[in-house]
Amino acid sequence: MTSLLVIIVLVLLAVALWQLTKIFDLTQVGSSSDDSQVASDNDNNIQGYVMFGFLAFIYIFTIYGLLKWGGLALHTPASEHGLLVDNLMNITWVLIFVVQFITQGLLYWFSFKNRGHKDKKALFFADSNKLEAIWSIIPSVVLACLILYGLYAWNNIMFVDKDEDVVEIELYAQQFKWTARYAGQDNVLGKANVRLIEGINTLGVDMSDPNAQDDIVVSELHIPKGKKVHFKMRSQDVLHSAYMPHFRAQMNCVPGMVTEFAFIPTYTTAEYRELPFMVEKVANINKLRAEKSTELVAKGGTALDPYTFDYLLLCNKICGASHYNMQMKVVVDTPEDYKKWLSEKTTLAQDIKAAKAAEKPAEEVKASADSTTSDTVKAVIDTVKAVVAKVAMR
Ligand SMILES: [Cu+2]
Repeated sequence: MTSLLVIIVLVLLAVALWQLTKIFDLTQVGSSSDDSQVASDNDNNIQGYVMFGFLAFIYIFTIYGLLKWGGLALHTPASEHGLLVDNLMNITWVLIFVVQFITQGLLYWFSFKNRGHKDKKALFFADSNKLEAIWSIIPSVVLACLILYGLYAWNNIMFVDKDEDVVEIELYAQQFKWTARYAGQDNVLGKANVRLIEGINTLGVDMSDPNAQDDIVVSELHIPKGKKVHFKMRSQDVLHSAYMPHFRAQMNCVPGMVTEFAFIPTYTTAEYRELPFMVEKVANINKLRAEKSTELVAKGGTALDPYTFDYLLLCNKICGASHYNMQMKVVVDTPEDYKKWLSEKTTLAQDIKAAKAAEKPAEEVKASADSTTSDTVKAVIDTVKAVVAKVAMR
């Protein structure tokens, strides 16, 4: 309702402004000596200088943006291939900046230099092969090099050798949470299908599959440093996207199919927290939080908890109302800690068994209650039968 009112007010304001302009035009009739529709030299000069002003705005805003927000970009990558991705990104940025700096300057300089003048006449020529060749060949060569480098990076990142020693993990996306499944001792994930979702088997793992017997389902992702982790992504409902920015990894999770991504983590969570840039970043965040807390406490609220860095798995596709909160903590452990953590987890098969066992006593109580009832009924019938027989005998 409020939006509708705002729209109506905006439309009415636009109509009022249009009417005012018309009235202003009418008041000017006959008063101005120069009512020509053709631009004068003065007009052309003004346009020329305004264009220079716009060029200055572009340059200043670019430099300001870089200085002010440049530090907010992701820093050191936490995966092996991350360096390759960052390199590709940096080369692309440098190219864009250099090309934009030169071409924008030339564009506005020529517009100013060749601004309209009553004594100047535009030169007409149909085409120039030399110019066409220059502006076709240079961008083609530069783009071809970028694309080739991109393809090289893509192949390096996406190729997982079948014989490679990897940790197999499934990432399961649903509105609005992530669940992870580890392949267990055999390092093979059991089959799964959404039709098999039942009780605590929320991922629809096929429990008749031998490979599924040792699968482990968890809600916090732990991965070992220095070992290739092979993720297989599934989605239960809509399109999601598994995004792990610190590892420079992102892959869509598509309902009805399995997508994959693999990387080698290079810093444990503890090591990444100790990197100088991260120490500085966390200190800055906590300074802001402390200021906010004082404000909150003064208003009678509760203070904010201090922030500690953690790797995150986020959803990078707008998948619904709580999309913003669809995330899972990722912990990179040393291989020993990872092994220890995983060994303490129970398998899904054990969890299902335990859940069934917990259900059993309840069923037994119900069954015994049923049998007691039937015993009582039997006794009553027997008594009635006996009474009837006695009466008949008389
Ligand atoms: Cu999502």
